[in-house]
Amino acid sequence: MTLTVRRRSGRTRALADRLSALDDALELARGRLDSGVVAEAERVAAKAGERLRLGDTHTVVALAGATGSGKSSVFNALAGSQVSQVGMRRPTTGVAHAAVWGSDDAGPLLDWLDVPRRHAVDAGADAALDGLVLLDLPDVDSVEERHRLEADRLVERVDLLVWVLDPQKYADAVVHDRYLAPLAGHGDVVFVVLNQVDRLSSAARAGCLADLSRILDAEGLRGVPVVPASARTGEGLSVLRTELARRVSAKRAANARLAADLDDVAESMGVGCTGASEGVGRREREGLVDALTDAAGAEQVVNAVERNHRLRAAQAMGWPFTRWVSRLRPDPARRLRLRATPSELVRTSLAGPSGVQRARVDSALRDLSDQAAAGLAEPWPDVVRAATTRQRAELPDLLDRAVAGADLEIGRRPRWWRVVGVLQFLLALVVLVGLLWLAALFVIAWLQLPRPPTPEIGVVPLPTILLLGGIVAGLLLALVSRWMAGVGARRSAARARRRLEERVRSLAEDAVIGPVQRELSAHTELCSAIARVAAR
Ligand SMILES: Nc1nc2c(ncn2[C@@H]2O[C@H](COP(=O)(O)OP(=O)(O)OP(=O)(O)O)[C@@H](O)[C@H]2O)c(=O)[nH]1
Ligand SMILES: [Mg+2]
Repeated sequence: MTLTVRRRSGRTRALADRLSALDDALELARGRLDSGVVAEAERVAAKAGERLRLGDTHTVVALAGATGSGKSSVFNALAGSQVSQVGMRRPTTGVAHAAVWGSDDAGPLLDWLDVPRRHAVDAGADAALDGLVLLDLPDVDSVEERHRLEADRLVERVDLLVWVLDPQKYADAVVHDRYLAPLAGHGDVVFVVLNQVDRLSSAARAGCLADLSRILDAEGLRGVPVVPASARTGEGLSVLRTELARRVSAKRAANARLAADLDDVAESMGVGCTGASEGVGRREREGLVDALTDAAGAEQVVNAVERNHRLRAAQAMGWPFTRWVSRLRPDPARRLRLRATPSELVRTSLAGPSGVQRARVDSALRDLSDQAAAGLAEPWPDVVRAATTRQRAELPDLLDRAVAGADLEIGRRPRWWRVVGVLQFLLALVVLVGLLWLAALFVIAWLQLPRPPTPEIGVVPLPTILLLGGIVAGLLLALVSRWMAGVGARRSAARARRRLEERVRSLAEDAVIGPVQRELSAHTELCSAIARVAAR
């Protein structure tokens, strides 16, 4: 049988809220706060959960039993007035009645239990019972099904079940098989009253009690108190009252203890909650990005991009007669295995960060964690520092991927390169035509043949103009385009630097700043959960 947690009563709610705040806090504290503090908080949380299962301010006790056993009579005797009708006609009680001792509002609890008939008992008469909610249930063996359903519903939800048995039906199978036997092992929530003992001779009474104890033992309810009582003569009622008072005060004490435990836990978990962080500073963030960009070999890469640009420009637009020389020059981009189509999967052949670069990254990480944790109390600076260095070992690898995946425009050919290339080709043709023409004239002259008419411009023959003009124009064009390619190379290098920086920035965000910010928000959330644990 399960005893459901009662959520409605005023102070239960407070304790339940504090406990759920403790669960939230524990979720965040594991792996961050001192493990001893966390273990203690977990112990209290487990104990408190157990306690709250049984409710809080009020102790709900139900009088259950077969029809005519005297539940309503015992109920009235305890409440001190005729609250529940006692009848000759069976069954008498159809819906549950409640008597509430003390001034704490049991309204929400009884609403939840759905017991509309309520009677307030002045706890002044019996202060020890303050907080007791006594329920008189319909008969569990009723011929009326709705009586049984009502009784079953409440039997599930109370703190303590007082079984009121009578000398005729104390061994009734219904009560024992359906209710008592399944409670085996839960003896602490059961209590048995053998009512109407005034009807028995002392011998019969002893026999009856012995028999009842034997049955309970056999059911696994050894040790459950059995009180001989009589609602008519009042015998045994004071024992019952004392037992109820004991349960009420045990519960009150346990809850007070629990509240105090929660205070302690809130205090020890909350020692780190005195300060607040201002978040990750702009300067430290930029410092880290700079250090990482440097460690990624950005300088070398950007250099290579610039030289690659010049080299390709020379190959595309250089003077055709000397262009082959540029093909002999090594391509630095290829040497670093920078590719025209960027892919994170292909490693570059950069050497990786040097000792100095690593040291610079470490110091940027330290600056960042010091600044982000400034103002936080122990152990949070350590927690934040751990977050900054969690991926430290993978950084070189991640940086290499960042470089390999950056679009560095290796292999991009601006359209004007092609135009200049075609021009250079035409000029080279002009030079060749001039050269061949002159060569033909030379051969003719050598053979002493008559010189064919050669067009002239001014005094200079056309083939000479073609040869010399072509050479001069080609060289000039090569010079101008080389100068323009230099400008382009610097721009392309600047773009490459920006793209590298962007990628390194997002890497810094993922690998360092994000984790730090997660710790900082864990700090805020944890401290607000702890504040809720501490709220009384
Ligand atoms: N002699 C004697 N009679 C009792 C005692 N307690 C109850 N009775 C009588 O037993 C009968 C049934 O009592 P109730 O208190 O109505 O019994 P109940 O268990 O509430 O019955 P239901 O409401 O029908 O489930 C009444 O006539 C009571 O007067 C007792 O201790 N001694
Ligand atoms: Mg009754």
